[in-house]
Amino acid sequence: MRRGCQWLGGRAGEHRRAAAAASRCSGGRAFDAGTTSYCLNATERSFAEAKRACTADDGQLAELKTIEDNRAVREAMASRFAVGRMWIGLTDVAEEGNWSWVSGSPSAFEAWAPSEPNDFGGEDCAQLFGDSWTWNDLDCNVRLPSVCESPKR
Ligand SMILES: [Ca+2]
Ligand SMILES: [Ca+2]
Repeated sequence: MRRGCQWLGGRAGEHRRAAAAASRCSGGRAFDAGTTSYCLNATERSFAEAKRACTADDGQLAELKTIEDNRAVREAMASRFAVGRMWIGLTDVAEEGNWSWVSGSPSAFEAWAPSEPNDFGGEDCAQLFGDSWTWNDLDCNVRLPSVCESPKR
């Protein structure tokens, strides 16, 4: 069964009206895990475009701060999409080698693939691999599917 895609959390009535009028998982497919609503979007975008698209839906690129978050998103990738990799909300564009989530919040959890992040040719944005649950740093201009998150309503 498909879930609805409306996100009603966050900043008060303005967003409730907007959510009532339009999908808040534009062009994507939503699922809940724990206290988070995710929106998987197969549209291929650069990291910056994907970040903006999440914000436009009152969300943000997903922050996979625990092994449970990482597993939930990866399993959705495998079961609902034929998608091998996706942008997640992690970048070192502000300071090389200092990886932080798009909200600025810290995280002790990491799931880098072996030998990653390697900054190969200047890679500053993180993708999740669907087949291994691991992350790789990639050129931010590469166009990939993406995953957004918002608080579960
Ligand atoms: Ca880098
Ligand atoms: Ca890399």
